Amino acid sequence: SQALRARLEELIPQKAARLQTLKKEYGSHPVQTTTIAQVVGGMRGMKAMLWEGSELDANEGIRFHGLNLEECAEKLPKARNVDGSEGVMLPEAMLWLIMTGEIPTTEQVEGLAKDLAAQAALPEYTLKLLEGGLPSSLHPMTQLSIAVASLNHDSKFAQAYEKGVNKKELWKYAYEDSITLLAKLPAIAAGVYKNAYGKGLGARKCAELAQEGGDWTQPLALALSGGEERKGWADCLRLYLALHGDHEGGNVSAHTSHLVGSALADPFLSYSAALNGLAGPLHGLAAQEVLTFVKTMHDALGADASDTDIEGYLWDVLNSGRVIPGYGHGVLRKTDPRFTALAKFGSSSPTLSSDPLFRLVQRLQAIATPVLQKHGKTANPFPNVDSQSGACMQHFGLEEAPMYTVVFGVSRALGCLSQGVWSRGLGLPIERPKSVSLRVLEEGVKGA
Ligand code: CMX
Repeated sequence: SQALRARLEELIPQKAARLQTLKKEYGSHPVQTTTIAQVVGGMRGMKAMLWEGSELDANEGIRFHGLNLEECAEKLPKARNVDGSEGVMLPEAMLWLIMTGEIPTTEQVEGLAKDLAAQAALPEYTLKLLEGGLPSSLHPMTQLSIAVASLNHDSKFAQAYEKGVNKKELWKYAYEDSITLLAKLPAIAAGVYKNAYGKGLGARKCAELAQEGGDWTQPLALALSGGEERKGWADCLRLYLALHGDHEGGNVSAHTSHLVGSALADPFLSYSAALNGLAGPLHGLAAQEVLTFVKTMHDALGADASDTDIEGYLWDVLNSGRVIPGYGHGVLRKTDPRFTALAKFGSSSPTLSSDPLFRLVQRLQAIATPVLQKHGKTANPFPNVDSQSGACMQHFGLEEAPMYTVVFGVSRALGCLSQGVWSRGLGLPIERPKSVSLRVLEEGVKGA
């Protein structure tokens, strides 16, 4: 989008100057002390990365440039439904907010959606992969990651680097590639669905629909429903895509894209790497796991299961050394506000609110939290967003659980790619933290 790029052209030098001043005047100022527990404990709480799009508070949840989810839902431009009614916040409006820190106007968001639509079509080499080139039995996340990586074939960033473009200018090419990737992600996801399950309209049709106009989500919603207009589905997807756009920088997918991008790998390769992390069951794949878990529990216990039956089922899971998917979080210590936002959306939908699996997920909260508290290990015994999303999507007909992480992957690109543009704009260096061996840690505490 030219308007978004023009705004970044104004904002980037300002922030780069602030960063230079901070680095020059306070470069040796300590941020915190690093403990052994952090070094051997997955770097929890270790402040070691610059990330602009959003910040996560353990109790309040995510804030996008200071705005919490309720404020975003209120202030960001919204979709227009087919019947003319106002829908939910648009993910492309969230992209604008994440990238610039500013609330866009409706006109700016429409312009951005138009620019994305213009680039929605996939190149033939990517289509080939998604039209039988990759085996249908390959996990949809692997297909997504391969298709995204394939776009590196035409990366403007990689070409600019090869030509020796000034480092200060590289953000412009990162931006071009990022918009290209965001434009093509819905068609890629539609292509993955068709290739893996033989369902939906596929990549070509999804891109064609995008070019007919409308917002970024509508073509994907239609492609996934096989062209059927399902009331509430496009809004459910828009909300999902906006909510999952960014979750600060330390989570596996965001950190991966940041790390790989810091080696000046182009945005396609950086984001493809991030998707491989998102495919981990403790991260994005949890959405797939939750639905399978809730369905299996529903089938095992029947529709009339009592609270005691459910409690017993959960204890069996914990006692067999497994986790309760959809509960817990590396940073959050309260119910995930994204969970609450989807629950609110579902409860206000006449059909979704009566869906048995959606209802079971709501009911589970009151039972699983005390069980996890009694179990005593989990730092956060409350539900995270993955607990809710699959139940919503299956209701609208997207029943193939492995696709949930693919939809997550479409969304998370908003935050990861935005940060990639900023990282190059701010001239951030290659990441290279120091590792230490157990021996070094042991020697360090001798006599302490
Ligand atoms: N069920 C059972 N045990 C759990 C648990 C859960 N939902 N969540 C955490 N625990 C356990 C951990 O496995 C750990 O046990 P060990 O000491 O035996 O290793 C202990 O509680 C402490 O873990 P923690 O500090 O509470 O959590 P972590 O920061 O290590 O991990 C997370 C966070 C999300 C990986 C973990 O809570 C989990 O596995 N949850 C289930 C999977 C899930 O829902 N993932 C989605 C997260 C959201 C996202 O990234 O999108």
